[in-house]
Formats: sequence, structure tokens, C-alpha cells
Amino acid sequence: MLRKCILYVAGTAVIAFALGAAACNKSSDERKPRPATRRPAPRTAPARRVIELVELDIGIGTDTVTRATPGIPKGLKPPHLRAEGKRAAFMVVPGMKNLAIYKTVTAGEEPTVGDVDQITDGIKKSGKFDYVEFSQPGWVQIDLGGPQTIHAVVIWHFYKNATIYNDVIVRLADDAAFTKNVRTLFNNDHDNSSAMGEGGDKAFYTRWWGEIVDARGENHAGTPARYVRIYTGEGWEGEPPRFVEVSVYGKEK
Ligand SMILES: [Ca+2]
Ligand SMILES: [Ca+2]
Repeated sequence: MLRKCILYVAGTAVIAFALGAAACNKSSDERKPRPATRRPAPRTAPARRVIELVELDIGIGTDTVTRATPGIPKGLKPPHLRAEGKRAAFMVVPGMKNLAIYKTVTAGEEPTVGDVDQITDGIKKSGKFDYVEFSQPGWVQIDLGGPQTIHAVVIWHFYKNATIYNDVIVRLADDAAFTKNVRTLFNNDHDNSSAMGEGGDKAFYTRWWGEIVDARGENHAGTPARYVRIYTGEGWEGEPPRFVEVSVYGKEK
């Protein structure tokens, strides 16, 4: 079941937001009672703005993804590998849509398996013909068709065999050549082997539930951009880069 919560943004916006967001991202059994503290009441209560939040629905029902979960290969221990665990609910403002569906996809090179259009065709299964493969590290890029405000990018690399891909970097830009207003949302290239800067994000196993990259921004205002580019290196065991689907969530303009 999708969850909802209310976030208050007030005169003490940063503190209020941080506490609110943390509460939203914790499951109920993780919440711990806080010791009561006495604080002097402010003389004038700041005006409050209410932001309603709902859990982002990324479309991972049994009819849309292949939920058979393969085992995790043993002995793979990248130094920056994230421990697997239940993902916290990803809370967003209501009204999110997949802005990437059926949008134009380009890539740094021609795929060796499949067609780049499959990356935004909405099919997230792990079947024999449901992925796009490249022969070497590179990128795929989605043109949202015009300026949009993005709240999340969700990536399904090939997940039939749980794979750890190197150097996953997600960037946004205002132009197709990625020269204007380039921003990095995610970078797990911990050793800068792709020469785009050392990234502090964790490596992860590809799974049917996809990888959510946060673009919500301050006070859930989202991040404006038209183009989304996703770099991906080889897998930790030398697997070629393979994409199943990319969704980009925002409110359609
Ligand atoms: Ca697809
Ligand atoms: Ca690297």
C-alpha cells in the first residue's frame, strides 16, 4: 500500500524539512520515541505551508516486472557496495507521471542487442528480448521533448542476473550535447575511472524494483531539465552494459 504523509515547511524551513523528510522515509517500526525536551515557545509562530506527500508509484506490479529474484553472486565485494535491504518509501508531491514514456532515446553507440526505443517502451520484464545491450561502457539519453521538472529518475538495468554495474552516472542538462546547465544527480564511480569526477554514491545490485535516483530538490520543488543521460560501465564480472527501462517522474507541463 502506498503511504502518505504531510510535510510542514515554516520559517525554520531547513530544520522542519529535514525532520519531516526523515520521518517520511522511515517505516513505522523504525521510529523511536524521542525524549521530551523543553524549548521556549517562539513569541510569534512562523507561517506554515503544508506539502502533502505520497509514495512514488514506479509501476512494479507483478504484471509489469519479472519478480523472480535470482541469488546474489557470492564473493563480489566492491568497496562501495550498498548493503541490500528494504528500500524506504520514496515520497513525492502528488501527480507524478512518467515523462519518459515513448520519448526519444539516443546513445553513444549503436546497441549490439535490441533497439534504444526499448528503453522507454514501458516494458520492464527480464525476458530474452526485453533489454538493450552495448559492447562497451557508454551512455543512453532521453529527450523529454521540452523543459520539464524532474523529481526522480528510475533505472532498470538488466536484472535477470543480479549485476553490479560500474560507473553509473546520471546527469541532467538543458541541451542534447550536454554543455548547458549540466548537473549530476548520481555518481557511483568511486575511483574516477570514467574521468567525470569521483562519485560518492554506492554501487548496487540490479533488481526488479529498479534504482530510484533522487531529483526532488529543496522543498520538493523538483529539478528542471530537458535531457537525462545515464552512463554505465561494465558489470563487476565483465558483463556488458544492458538497459531494460528508464522512467523519469515529474508533473507534465
Ligand atoms: Ca523496456
Ligand atoms: Ca570506476
